[in-house]
Amino acid sequence: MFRLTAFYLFLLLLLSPLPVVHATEAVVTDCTTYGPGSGTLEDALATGDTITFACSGTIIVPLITIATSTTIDATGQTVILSGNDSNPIFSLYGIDEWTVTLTLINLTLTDGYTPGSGGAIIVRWNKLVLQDTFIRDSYAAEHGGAVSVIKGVYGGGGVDMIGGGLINNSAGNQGGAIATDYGYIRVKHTVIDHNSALYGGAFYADGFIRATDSTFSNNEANKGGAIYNFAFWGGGIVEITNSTFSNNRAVGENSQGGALFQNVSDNQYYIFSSTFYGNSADEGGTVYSASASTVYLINSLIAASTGDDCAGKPHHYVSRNSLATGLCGTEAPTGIDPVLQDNGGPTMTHALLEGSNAIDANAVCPPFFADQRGMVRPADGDGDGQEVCDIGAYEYGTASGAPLRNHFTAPDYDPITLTWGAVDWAIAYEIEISRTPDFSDVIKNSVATADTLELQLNSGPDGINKNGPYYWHVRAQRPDQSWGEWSATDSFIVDVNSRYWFF
Ligand SMILES: [Ca+2]
Ligand SMILES: [Ca+2]
Repeated sequence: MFRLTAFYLFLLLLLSPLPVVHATEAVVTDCTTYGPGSGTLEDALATGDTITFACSGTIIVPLITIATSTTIDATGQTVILSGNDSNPIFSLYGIDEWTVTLTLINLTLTDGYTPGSGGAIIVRWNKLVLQDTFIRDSYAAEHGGAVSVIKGVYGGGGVDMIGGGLINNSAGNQGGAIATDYGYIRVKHTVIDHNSALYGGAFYADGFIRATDSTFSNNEANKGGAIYNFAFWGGGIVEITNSTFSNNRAVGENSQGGALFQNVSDNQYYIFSSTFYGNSADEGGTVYSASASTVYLINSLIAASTGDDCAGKPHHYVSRNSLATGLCGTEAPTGIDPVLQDNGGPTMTHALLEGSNAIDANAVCPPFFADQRGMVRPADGDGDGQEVCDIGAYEYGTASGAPLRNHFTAPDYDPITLTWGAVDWAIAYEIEISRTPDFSDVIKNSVATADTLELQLNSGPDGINKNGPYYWHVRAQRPDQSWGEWSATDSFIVDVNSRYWFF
């Protein structure tokens, strides 16, 4: 974990405080054409830096160059931007490129195309934030079927996704969904499904990846059906928490790493509380490590691989509290539902079945005390009265009456908005924010009538004004004024000086 912290400090040193910019809003009222003309997207982009929509529709667009920070928010409408299989949709490019952020909210991008890299979006030294946004059916002949990130390290550039998904994108060479040439990829509550490439069916990373509460399914490549970790200069850290990898495949001659492939020394995989099911390859049906760097498998399970669970360099797998075989364990998991399906929460999961050896098998709970779905951990799954965490991304036997779902929908700078799953009977919500995960140091207690709460950095007595982690949870009030159960706990990290929030 120290290395992750150091990595962030390194990034933060590169970031200058964001300038205070007053948004200029523009509303799109014509969803039939890109432009020109009053009320078109072209007109709105020329006059505003925050674009909203008063219409729904599919707009065929040319390649749109974003040179200043812009938010495009289709909340309340259904808006699809299409490259019509002839061009990418956005290119981020500015004079001071590291200050440019494109934020897309509740949009779908489809049918991007490029003979080069970045089928739907080309990111240079800048930041892309995708919030409840889907990119699908896009193609790059080289790298990054959906998104290509080029030389992001100089400005901390990269991609943040919260919600939404990357579906059915492909690339001729690296990264069916996203390829980075330095830079970061962070996804949370995201679906990454049916993407393909030669190397890294979903992600090809020369940089940092964090995947939390996300599902990678049906992705395909020759090496690294889901993720290919390649950082030539080191620092290629892939952190996977509370996530599911299902039916990813390495195919073709000498196929390796059905889900994960590791190349080059000094890179690491840290895998926490995750579930791998039905991944396949000639060698390393789930993981293949081709280098003298380390794969840490913690509180995780690997089931139903075709080809050994883990293969490659033998001395660089570290497995703790995990159920797997091959180079990464000695005991296989039992009682895993073979069907990837909606078991609650924003992404699909493989449920544990009654009697599974993963139930109540781990004395150490993962961070944030929730499973991939947002259900509270630990639950007493074997009925012995002891609440113990399960191995993998799914907690068996969680309490009836689904708890609220924590779901950040925010770009990672001040202010942010916390949101959660609405409860039908709720007349209000209470939100607690604490400096400690046990809520012994609650610094802010708020009541909201909608399912969102805006937070900003401030200096008041209940202010969020210190560096470091914060923890939050929420509960709903019933019509009779009584309160429901607290939700699972989630967290965020604040850097006050740079006004950044990390999730
Ligand atoms: Ca349990
Ligand atoms: Ca128990």
